Amino acid sequence: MTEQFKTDVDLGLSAFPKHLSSKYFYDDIGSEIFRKIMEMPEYYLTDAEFEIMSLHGKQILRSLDFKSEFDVIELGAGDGVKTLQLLSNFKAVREDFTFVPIDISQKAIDVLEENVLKELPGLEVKSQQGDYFDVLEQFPPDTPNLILFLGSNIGNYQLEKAKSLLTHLYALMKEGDKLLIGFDLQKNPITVRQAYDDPHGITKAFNMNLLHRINKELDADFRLDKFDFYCHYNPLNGEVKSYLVSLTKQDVHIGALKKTFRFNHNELIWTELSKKFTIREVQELCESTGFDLKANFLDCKHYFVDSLWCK
Ligand code: AVJ
Repeated sequence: MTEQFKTDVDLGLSAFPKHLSSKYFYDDIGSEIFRKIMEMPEYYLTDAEFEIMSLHGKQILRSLDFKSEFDVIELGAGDGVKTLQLLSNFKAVREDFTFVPIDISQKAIDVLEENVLKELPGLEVKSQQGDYFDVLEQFPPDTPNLILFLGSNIGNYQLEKAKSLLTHLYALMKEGDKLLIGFDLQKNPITVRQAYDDPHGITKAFNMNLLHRINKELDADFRLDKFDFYCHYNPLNGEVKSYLVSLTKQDVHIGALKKTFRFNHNELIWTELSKKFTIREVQELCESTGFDLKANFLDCKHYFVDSLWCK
């Protein structure tokens, strides 16, 4: 992990424009800040998906059409609050499933396990810490699987990368396995902007934590007061892009790389893409990666869709 982080930071800060991957947001501190983001009223994604899990949970279970025992495997589970809403709907109808949450942050898993004990005692849980694809390679070959990829996490990937990730996932799945995948939908641009350019500065702290993490893990000397956060929503293509902005011309030394990186005044580091989709784009992504689209589940405002795909 550290080796990959080191190489990616080196490549990203040597490029033009500079960039750092949002996948590195989620250390223990970043996962904690993300929980605060999910609690902000402006971050409508969580409420919309929670509503889908509450109102359509039983219909989702019926659509799975699993006749025997099955596993529910969640990629990037986080604190699992929305998932537990779905699983409590499942549990009201049947008991023969195991929850397998996978997350990169051990602390996120600890919080999730605590939430399970509180909300759904008796639920069988087999948590796994690590990168999802590493864990996915070792699935039990016999049990049918429902894979959850919620929260519009897929929106962090550029189209080609999203396609290759889903094609890879398809290859790992067995005939009859299902994927429930969340997409944030295009909506009034003002609503989208407010979810990312939030007035509380929590999203800013989320981005800044990346510099803090590089300081800590790679022995760097980023001065956090010399950077600011900027983000922008382009409603024509549905892309929110987030950046860190250098407030002055400055040099940053990264000890682990034995290198110094120069920043111009107002130079950007691109940190995140959060793509907003149309329903048509969801369908196209499904078909182009080999899946069959079984059903779309939306919240009443049509802000978000959880789409059920079959192999
Ligand atoms: C967890 C990737 C879905 O893109 O909306 C929240 C992360 N970034 N605020 C998103 C995030 C800024 C989030 N995802």
